[in-house]
Amino acid sequence: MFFVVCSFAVKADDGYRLWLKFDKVASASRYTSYAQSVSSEFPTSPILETARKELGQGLKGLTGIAPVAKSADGSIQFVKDATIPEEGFEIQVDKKVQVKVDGLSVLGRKYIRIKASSDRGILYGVFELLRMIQQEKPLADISSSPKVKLRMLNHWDNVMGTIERGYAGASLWKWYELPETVDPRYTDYARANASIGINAVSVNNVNASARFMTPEYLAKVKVLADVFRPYGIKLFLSVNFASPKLVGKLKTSDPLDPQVRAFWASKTKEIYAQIPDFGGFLVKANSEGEPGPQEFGRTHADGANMLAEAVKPFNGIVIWRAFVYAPNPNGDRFKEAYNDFKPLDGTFAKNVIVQVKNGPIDFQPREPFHPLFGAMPKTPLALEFQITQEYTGFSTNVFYQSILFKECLDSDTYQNGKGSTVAKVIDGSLGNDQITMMAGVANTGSDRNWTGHLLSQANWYAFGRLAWDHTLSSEKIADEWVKQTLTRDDKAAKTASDILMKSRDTYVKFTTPLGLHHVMGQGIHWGPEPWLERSQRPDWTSIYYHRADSVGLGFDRKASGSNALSLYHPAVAQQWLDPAKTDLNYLLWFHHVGWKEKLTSGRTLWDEFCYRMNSGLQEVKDLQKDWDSLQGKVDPEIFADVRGRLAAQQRESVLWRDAHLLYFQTYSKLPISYGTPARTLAEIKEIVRIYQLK
Ligand code: GCW
Repeated sequence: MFFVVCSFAVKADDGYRLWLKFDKVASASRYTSYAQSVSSEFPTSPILETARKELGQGLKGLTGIAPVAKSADGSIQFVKDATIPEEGFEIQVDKKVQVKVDGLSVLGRKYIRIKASSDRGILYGVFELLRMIQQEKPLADISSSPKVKLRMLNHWDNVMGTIERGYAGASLWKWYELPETVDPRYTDYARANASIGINAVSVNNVNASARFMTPEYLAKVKVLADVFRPYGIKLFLSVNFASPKLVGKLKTSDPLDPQVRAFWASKTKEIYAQIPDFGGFLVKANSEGEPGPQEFGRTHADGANMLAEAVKPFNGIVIWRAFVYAPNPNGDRFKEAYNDFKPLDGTFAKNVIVQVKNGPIDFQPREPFHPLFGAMPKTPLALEFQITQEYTGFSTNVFYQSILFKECLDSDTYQNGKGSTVAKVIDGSLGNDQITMMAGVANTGSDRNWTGHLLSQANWYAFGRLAWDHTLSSEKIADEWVKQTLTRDDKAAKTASDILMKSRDTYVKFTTPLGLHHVMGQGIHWGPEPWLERSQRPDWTSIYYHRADSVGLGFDRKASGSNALSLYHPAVAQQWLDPAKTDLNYLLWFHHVGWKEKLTSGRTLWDEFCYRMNSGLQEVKDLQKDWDSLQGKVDPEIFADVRGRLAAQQRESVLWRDAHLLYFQTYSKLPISYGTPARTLAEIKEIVRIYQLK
């Protein structure tokens, strides 16, 4: 009699496993000889145990064989090599060695050595090895070490469980259930980060609640730190600068006040007693209503240095954000942070790093690099990207951010002459900085697939990979991610990668072509609202940025205008000074251009504007077709989900195009040369208004 072993219907893929799908590969036999056993020269440690566990589980899934532990001579060996940089690793595959067998010298059998100077290096080496197998790559020698020391996610997660600018559900952290209940998802989160080299996490919003400075909340935070530690991740906290007043019962939070300093010193001690490897503080001060040292007539350096003194005995650091801009109706927000921070160069304590957003305004779909990069040679600068898609389409638009990240990293600041890219400013190679870091505002949430849009997982992945090694190409990262997450079918994988590679440009075309910026809906930042004239602050309107009038469009940032261009090195400014020579992608960032002026494309500004808006919309349709061609090649649940989101993107692209064409036409007074709006301007305004209702 036969027993038919009925496997349960294969569960469709809900995306939870991210890029860590260790399903058996077709070419498993290629790897089985390596998967037999593991030995280690390292003493046991929590991180080493994680490495062993991950390797074991990974190989079991990918090859069907679970390696056994051996005291020496495993087919995979963790080998100590003090010459390898901290956190780096080398993988050596299949080196034939002479070994003695029964007194005879014979050629040794196959093995893989993962070499590192620390257990962390082994952990990263393990994930690299699994990545190769998962993509069914021939195993090859590789040596790799991170270019920046802190590769960090910043969560904008609030105490109430919401996420500022989060589009993938609620916060992962269940503050009310902690510390007693520990969601296993915290571990899954940590391992996803470790697999791409992320080694630091700030868990709470930079618009920080002072609750985190209380014993009750620190006990909760401690639990997360304990979960993260075996994955090589350090925990940081965002702090509210007014905590001495809010929870310390002091009358002031003045950083030069002795009682305030004593508060921070003792609070810091309390934190380290709970979390001995606590990373330090992340601070948003005097920005968008957050408290800060300027309230007391002190500088950002006074504030940062006071906290730096508190964490110094514990080797902690202070990450001070440069996202600061006072409302100034006659000024240019582009220049605000520069004007505040440039004069402070060289005055920060050694354990302070200043965190600067990639661009001078605010995470727009395309921005020139922030002029502070290249302008503060005596201060370590961290680069902050926004992985969550506040301005890049929420969770309904595909926007592969690696392209944006690379554009910034590869920009030349000329700090020490030609070749002084932003990447080199932040990896310390120009200034030998002690602290180096790249931060990304997380796009994770409680959605099953973590990021809302499945394709947005690629942004989390790309951030980690680029923070590890900014020289990797966007194509390579896309290909890696697709092969691990969607399909290993070469043709289908190419189609999926191409969707990612095209997506950024497409989004820019239908939302902010030619260097238009900050024209999105008020408050929640959904959709177009170029007509926004009034807000709490002038620099929160759209007209402040696009400056449309009967003559033309765009913000004059030359000497005749705000002169923001003068903040850059002359060699940088040079490329954007002359409108006739400015890359069209940046044109309206720096120039007010006449509607009928001829551009290098051969079209007038108005026609080029219509043309780009309209082609963006066509391109979304092409992305839809490309995705449709993947039916049957990718998991059906994932297929359907992304298909739906692309349809939403198509709907939104029509709204953007029509809003811009009709609104700006009221200034240009010219016929729409490409595209036919589907609605009237009044209808569109109503849709956008309704999205802003509570
Ligand atoms: O992009 C803006 C966001 C704010 C955010 C701020 C910041 C956390 O609209 O929501 O606040 O930047 O970076 O501090």
